[in-house]
Formats: sequence, C-alpha cells, structure tokens
Amino acid sequence: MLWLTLTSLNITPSLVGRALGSVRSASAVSGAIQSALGHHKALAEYVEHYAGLCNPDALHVCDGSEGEYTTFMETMVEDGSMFKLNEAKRPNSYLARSDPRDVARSEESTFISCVNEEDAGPTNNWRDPVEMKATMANLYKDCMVGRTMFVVPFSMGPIGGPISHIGVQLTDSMHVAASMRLMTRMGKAPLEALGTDGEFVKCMHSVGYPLADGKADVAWPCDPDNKYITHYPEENLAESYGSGYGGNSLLGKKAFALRLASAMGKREGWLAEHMLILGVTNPEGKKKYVAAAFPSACGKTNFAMLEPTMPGWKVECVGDDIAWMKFGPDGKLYAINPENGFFGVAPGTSMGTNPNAMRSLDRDCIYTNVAMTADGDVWWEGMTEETPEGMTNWLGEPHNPASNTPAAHPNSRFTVPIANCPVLDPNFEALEGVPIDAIMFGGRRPTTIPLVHEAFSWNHGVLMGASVASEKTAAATGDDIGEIRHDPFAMLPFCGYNMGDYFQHWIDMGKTEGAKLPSMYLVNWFRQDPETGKFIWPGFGENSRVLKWIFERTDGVTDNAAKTPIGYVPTPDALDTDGLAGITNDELTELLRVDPDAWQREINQSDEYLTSTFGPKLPAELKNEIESLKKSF
Ligand code: OXD
Ligand code: MN
Repeated sequence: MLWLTLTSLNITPSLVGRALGSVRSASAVSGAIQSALGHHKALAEYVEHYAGLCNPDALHVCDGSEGEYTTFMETMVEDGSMFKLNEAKRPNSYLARSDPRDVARSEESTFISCVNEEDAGPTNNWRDPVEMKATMANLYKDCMVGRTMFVVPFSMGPIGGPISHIGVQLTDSMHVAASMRLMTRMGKAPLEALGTDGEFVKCMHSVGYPLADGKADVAWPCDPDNKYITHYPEENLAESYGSGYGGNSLLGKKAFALRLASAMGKREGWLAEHMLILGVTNPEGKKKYVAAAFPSACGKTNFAMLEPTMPGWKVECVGDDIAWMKFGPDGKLYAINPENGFFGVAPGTSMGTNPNAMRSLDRDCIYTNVAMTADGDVWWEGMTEETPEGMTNWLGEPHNPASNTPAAHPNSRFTVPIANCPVLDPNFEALEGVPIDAIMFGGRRPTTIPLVHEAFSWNHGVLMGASVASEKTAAATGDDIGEIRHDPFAMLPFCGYNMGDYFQHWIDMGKTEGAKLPSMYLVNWFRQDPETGKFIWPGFGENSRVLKWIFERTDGVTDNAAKTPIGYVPTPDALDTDGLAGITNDELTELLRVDPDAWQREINQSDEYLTSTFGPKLPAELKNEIESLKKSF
C-alpha cells in the first residue's frame, strides 16, 4: 500500500546526490531510498513510512556539504523566505522573519507520550501514545504535498564517541535542514557511521503547510493553531508538527538531546542535562571543567564564554546549553556538548555582556526575528547604546524608535556554528568528552541565596539542583515580589520522564562504584541590596572570581571556606576581589550572608514544593537531606 503512494515520489539524481536516474515504479522508489540511505533497512522503513503518510513531491537526502548549504540558502533568498545580509558587514549571513504566531517554544503543545501516565510525571503534559500517534498521523496525512521531504542524518556529539548518538530528522523545511547543518554534525558522515544497522533516534517534523491544489507558499509556513511537539521516550521517537521555530523544529536540540536523551540516560546510566560546559585554566596552566544549569534569563550563554577579569585566568567554551555526561573508565564524569552550534537569544547580547558571542556572530549566521539596519546589517535591543536610524523591525515594517515596541523580537535568535566561537575549547571534539570537576546550579534570586556555596555531599548537591528556582523581580511582578518559580535542574520543560525518577537517577549516579564525583555548587549572581534593590554583584566577566574559588575548592584548598548550616561559603577574603571596583566590604558580606530565618523559609518552601509535586516519587535520600538541613539551624 505504501508503495502506491510512493510511486509519485520524485527522486532525482541531484536530490539524492547519486545517479539514481528518474525512478517511477514502487519497487524502484524503494530501492532508490534504500540505496540513498546506505541500505539501512530500519532507516529506509522509517523514511518510507513518513513519506507514505506525508506524501511529499520529492525527497532529498542531505549530504551536509557546503555546496548543499549554499544551494539551500540561495534557494530561500530567491523564494523570499530568507534575506541575505550585507556581505561586507556580515559575510555569509541571513535573516529570516517568522510568522508572528511562531516565535518561541510552545510548552503547552509539548507532550510526553509514554505508556503509563505516571512515567511522564507531574511536570509534563502526558498523552497516550496510541492516541497521540493517531492525532499526529491525521495531521501528517498529505502534509508535505507540494514540498520536499529532507532526510537529515545528524550526530549529537563527535561521530563515533562513546557518549554520542545519531539521529535522523525528516522535515519539509529547507530552513530547518540548513539550520541542522549549523547546529549538528549533519549529512554524509553520520549516515555512513550508521552503516546498515546502526541505532538512530527518529525525529519527524513538518511545518504543517501543504501546498495542495496550487496553494502558494508563504515566507514562514506553519500551522499555529495545531502545534504539537511530542515525544515517545520508549521508542526514541519525536514528532513535531506546525512550528518552524528552532526550539520546536530543530529536533536534535530540546526534543532529542534533552527530552528523549534524559530518558535514554535513565535507562542506560548516564545524564542528559540542560547545562553549559566550560573549561577554566589558572595562571599556572592547570585546567578544570565545569558544567552548570541555569533557568532561562540567567545569562547562561554569557557565562559559558565569559572573559575573566583576573589576569592570567582563561575560560574556554565547550557548550552553552546541553551536556551529556557519563562516567569514564577512570571513574570521572565526562561531558560532551552534543550540539555543534549556538541557538541563542540575540537581545541583550553585546560587546559589553558577551564579547565572545558577538565575535562568533560576525559571519555564517542565520538570524531569526532580529531587526535589519538600513545598510543590511542586524540589530537588536541591547546591542548598542544608540538605536540606529532607518531600521526594519522583526515584522518587516519600518521601526519607529519613538514607539514602545522593540525592533527585534525579545526571543529573536542567532543560529551559528560553534566553530565561530573564538574561545572554543580545544577539547570540544574530544570523543570521550571532558572530565567534570564541578557542577553548578543557579537561579535569579534577589534574596537569601549567597553568591556561591558548596554542597556537603552529592545528595545535598542533588537537593540543590532539585530546589533551583528563580524569583520574580520587582520590575516584573509588582506586588508579589519574592514569589518563587521552581525549575528543578533547569529541566522543567525538558525532562522526558517523571522528574521524581529523575532525582532518583541523579542520586543513583552518585552511588556508581569507583566514581570520582564532581563537587556541587549553588550560585546566585542576582542578589539585591535590600534597601536600594540594586544588584550587588557586577556579574558577567566578574563571575570568573567565583569560578576561581570553585577551582581552588576542587583543587583541595580547604581554608578558603566557612562551614555554615547550608554548605561551605567563601570566607570574605577567600574571594579574589583584586581590581574589583565598586563593591564595598559590607556588600561583600551581604552577598555571602546566610540569613537563618530566610533559609528556614527557603528550606520549608523547597520541601513544600518537592513534597506536594512529587509525593511518593520524591527520593528518600532527598527527604533526608531536607530533614538534616532543617535540623542544622
Ligand atoms: C533555549 C531554551 O532556547 O532553554 O535554550 O529555551
Ligand atoms: Mn536552553
């Protein structure tokens, strides 16, 4: 039956990148697909299944070459879905403007479809997989008429590494196929690495805008009223429909590398985390690696590539968003960044806040929803102090600087190869990953949480991660200042299974025989002066001072911390403040202060959240940690 549908498939030699000739008969189509996919039976079946359902006009197996990328970009410039930026100002760079109804991740349309509802847990939208598949099949039916289905083989992590995994995305968006080349190791190499029977994760995507009966295409096709980003962790399958926005459509990222991979990690004994990875080198040349989880709007990308303000110290970036971590034969926890590019928020990025991101963006970028200057360059709020004249805003309209509306969408993005990062860590491609000495958690907390403190133990650190929260600030909330939004491990929208089981998995990882466990830290760059509301800590490059303290702690220095009921806090003189302008001793004391009353409230709040949300799934080890913290005051 499938074959009948497939007879209409037009596989041309240029499309599949090899001399297939024009194929018409069902078996010839099937043969052509198999040959284009390296005779990988399961892969051919996967492609044929969705091609049969979606009924594309053509099939293109991506080879990942530069020539292919150039052809994609030229095609999109020609059809008006991409603008070429001024080559002299931003070489090899493009701008796309999305449908205004498709500008961000859609958490309400994001689902975990596993057999038992309990396995999705209280923090996920659950759907029965059989029902969900039926819903998706309905949407996918003929959804690619008039379009090409791109087969996008990609590796998350260096190809062949012990922590890496391969995925194959199917998509009807050329923009998505092109972006996958920037964000992953995409094309021929991962396809060849699969051989004839290698395992791969299935990532199916459609923008949901078929071109039946001569319907004209639009610059940003999508189906905003029918978005679904759904995950079947038991089948290593993600299905996405209706959105072209990167977080919903570049399925290697949040869908595979976090939601599906977190469940794979639970089954197989490793960790898939919403964490940046950086290397920090001291003036003597000794290097350590740190992984860090922060909820959104906490400056994660800035921290991942910060420029240290202390002479002789160096920070290098392995990744800004996701870490996959596994114990190595020497008992250390090794991490890779599974991605190969940055998909970052543009507004707020500047030479002041993140010079290394700015330098990464000089060329080779696909921008989405930023503003365009009169001379064909890009701009966003916060990039420069002055707003340039004569810009076109993210909607493609003339920007009125007097209006209150921003020129760039607040979630406008850049997509750029990680190779462009001037401080890319030399071990970024290391197959086995980099050894992690410290794990950091952070949130935006105007009160209570000191600048940095160290956990007493692994389980205490897991409680720190489970208790991650960001407080609403006065500016955002008016009269409910101090209200806490919990975001355990910054994984709330990204954990592919029951988060109670996820906490248990972290605890169990800590019991791994022979493991040399990283130390764990909670940091807070956002403590405010209780009187003035001003941020006490300058942040950005100055955060390297906190990294230095962590470096020394993991290097065996013990006399640089005071033991408090909540963990080890730097003694005031342990934090290197040489050359740190504009911070008084009193302010430093306030930054490091552990207020017993506030902390008792804090622990009660965490207890209340964790117990009421996860009930019996809250691991006994975490309950013990909470109880011992309560008793320590
Ligand atoms: C992201 C996110 O885009 O966390 O990285 O939403
Ligand atoms: Mn993220």
